[in-house]
Amino acid sequence: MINWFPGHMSKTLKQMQIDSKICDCFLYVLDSRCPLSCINPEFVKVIGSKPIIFILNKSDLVEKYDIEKFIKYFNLQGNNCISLNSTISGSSKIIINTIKNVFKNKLENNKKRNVNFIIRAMVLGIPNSGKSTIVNNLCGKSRAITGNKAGVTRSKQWVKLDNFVEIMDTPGVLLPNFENEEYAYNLAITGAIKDEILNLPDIAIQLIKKFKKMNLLTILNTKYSIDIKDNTQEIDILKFIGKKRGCILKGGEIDIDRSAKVLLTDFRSGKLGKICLEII
Ligand SMILES: Nc1nc2c(ncn2[C@@H]2O[C@H](COP(=O)(O)OP(=O)(O)O)[C@@H](O)[C@H]2O)c(=O)[nH]1
Ligand SMILES: [Mg+2]
Repeated sequence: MINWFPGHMSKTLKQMQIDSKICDCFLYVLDSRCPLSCINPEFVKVIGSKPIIFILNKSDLVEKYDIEKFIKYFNLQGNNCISLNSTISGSSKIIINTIKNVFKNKLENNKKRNVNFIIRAMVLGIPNSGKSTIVNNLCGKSRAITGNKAGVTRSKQWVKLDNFVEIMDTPGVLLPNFENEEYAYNLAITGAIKDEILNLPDIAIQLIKKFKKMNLLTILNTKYSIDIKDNTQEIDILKFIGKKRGCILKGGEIDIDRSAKVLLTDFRSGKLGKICLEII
């Protein structure tokens, strides 16, 4: 479905493995609309057995009950998990509190022994999950860069968040996992994969299939004032949407590419409602 270059993968991963050696924990950013699709099993090579805090970012784009289900899911696996709308200024304070909570015992013990311990965290995740937005939200405008530390690549800087927590200012970009086809489609639908390498009508049709499966066709009928039935073909649904939105080619035919863009843009911006693509 998607062209892929494995060489690129190993280079990125190797750099992250080096950077991760000096980290105590990892903030793994996930898109709440498809959290499981955002996980690349390769990331274990970067993280090892250090603590992970999964961040269900873009929580504003799904319903609360979906968030609760995923938090339960990650907690049952023994991982920390929080939800976040990182576009709200100051919202990421919960991350600092969660990090301190994970290292509570260590911080308390060190306090008793008068040892200064700074927890270093690295933000990582696949493209478009919101890593940069989170780093900016955490650091604010006044980035208190603490300077290079031994063993850190020169370009890597630590940002002090409070007396006990620092984060790496450049988030780690994990490559998406395309091995599972359904997950790959979810990533394409939500915008984690560059549109240029995708066949957009194919992706739009996959989204329509999802709507069918989740009994959400009424949303499309309402949103685009069309009248599609359960047995209407996906390609025809896409054409109805395009027709309504004036996606017409010179000869009068419907412009499928533009129709696909209309549907995907509306979905990605949340105009079609709060919709989670994964059912667990
Ligand atoms: N609705 C919503 N959009 C978000 C949130 N966090 C990030 N975004 C948007 O998602 C897009 C990708 O964010 P960015 O931080 O660049 O992702 P990165 O590629 O992981 O660094 C941007 O358009 C952000 O504005 C969020 O919590 N809610
Ligand atoms: Mg970024």
